[in-house]
Amino acid sequence: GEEVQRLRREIEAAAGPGRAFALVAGSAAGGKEEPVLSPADPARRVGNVSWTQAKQIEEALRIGSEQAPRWERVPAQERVKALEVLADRLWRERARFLYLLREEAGKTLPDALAELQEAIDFCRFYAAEARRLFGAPRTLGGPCGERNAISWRGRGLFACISPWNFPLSIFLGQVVAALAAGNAVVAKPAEQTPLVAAEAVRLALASGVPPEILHLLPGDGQVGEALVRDPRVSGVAFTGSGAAASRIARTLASREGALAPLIAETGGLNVMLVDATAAPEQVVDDIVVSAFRSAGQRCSSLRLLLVQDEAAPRLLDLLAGAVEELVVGDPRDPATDIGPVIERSALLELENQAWRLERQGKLLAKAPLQSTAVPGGHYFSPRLIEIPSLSLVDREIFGPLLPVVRFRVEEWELVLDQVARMRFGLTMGLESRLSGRLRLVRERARVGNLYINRPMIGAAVAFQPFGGEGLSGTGPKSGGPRYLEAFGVERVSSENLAVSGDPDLLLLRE
Ligand code: UN1
Repeated sequence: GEEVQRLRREIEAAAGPGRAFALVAGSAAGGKEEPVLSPADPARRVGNVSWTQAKQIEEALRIGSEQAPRWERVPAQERVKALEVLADRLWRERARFLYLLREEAGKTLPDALAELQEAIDFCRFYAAEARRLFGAPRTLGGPCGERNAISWRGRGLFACISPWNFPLSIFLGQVVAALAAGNAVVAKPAEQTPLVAAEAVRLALASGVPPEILHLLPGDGQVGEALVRDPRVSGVAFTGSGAAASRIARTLASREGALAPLIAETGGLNVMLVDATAAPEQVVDDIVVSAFRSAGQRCSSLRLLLVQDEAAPRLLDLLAGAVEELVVGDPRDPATDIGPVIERSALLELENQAWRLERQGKLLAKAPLQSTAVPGGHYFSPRLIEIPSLSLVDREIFGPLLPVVRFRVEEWELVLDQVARMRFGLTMGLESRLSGRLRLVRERARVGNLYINRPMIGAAVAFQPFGGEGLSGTGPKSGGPRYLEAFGVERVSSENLAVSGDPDLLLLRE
């Protein structure tokens, strides 16, 4: 309570006159400056952005690719120190990040705090992982007189392209992973959220990341396309839509020269299945968090609720009540549960989908907008809509809109097969106390992250590596033990010791 009060005061101070951070993303040499407006209220200008021009893209690619080998040669133990300093400073300078997450991305304080914490966790985790994996060569076996060793090295210049829904933690997660692995980075933040990214880069440079190694290039898809197309880019990390991921894969495939890997995290059509043995009150809590937290704007969010007939009447009744009590309004208001969605087009798409589903089904509950939800802000009333068939939901609807379908107890396998056929594979939730059912779902679920009797969002760095399969992405999971490998290459050195002698002496001679 008291600590939250203090945080809110800090944020207001950060927002006040004479604030110590420049709210401009992009360099002055860029194109014309455009205002960045708050999704909560377009009358609030958060700052300005100047889009990256072709000349600056070329310069970043040239400097980044030229300087990458130098960064690569800095021992991992040294390299990651800057990232650990960054982790500390993110917390010390939390007020401005929490302010920007609120104003630029429309986040409530709990959501902004969780994101800031995740960004810090990514810095610490990837720094530790880099010490482990990139720290020293590992000697392998082999015949006597031979020395085999494997070492992990950076790939060169990495392009990191990140989304607006986690403009700090996913942006930094990619960048920090690439840097820790010994790459230079060209980073393109989402066009909706360049300011928080600019502030993160400023802090990274102040923490000791060399400026020739990390380049921020605010802009739209064309900037991303220019980066991906360039053969000097030797790897791409992308989080965003499946359509954009496919475009990137095509561009990479059509390049001249060396192939470059793509690490992609895309969307999900995430279901939660509930049977009659689950405790309704707990299930309602888990559903509300999973579907409506962050205004449903997580790729992990619950998109389709599947309830066994026997559980439906009581559960849907309680759930409808909970949805109607959600407080939708300005994220500055401490009472707000759900802030705006990111932009007008997202709002229109949600209204459109809600209208379509309501026509085919039945509206069970809708949360009213509070008076703080000013006209012109992108506020969507969260909704619970019952529909007759799960085939009516065939794509990700990104926001606080939850369709629900009932099914019969004998349909468990059928339903699981139908879900698998959608080919998304990000998250799935299961609420049940039957061990047989748990076994069945564990066996049939084709998702990267399965959550049992708990909310299905909020994967914790290190403990719950996050990422999907199928239409939901490719590459190792972020926050997990394999992630950094994707940003590096393995080199093996095999040496005849009869000639080159004692390896320590050899080092001395060099
Ligand atoms: C995303 O929304 O793009 O587990 C992924 C979670 C978050 C999801 C981030 N780590 O809810």
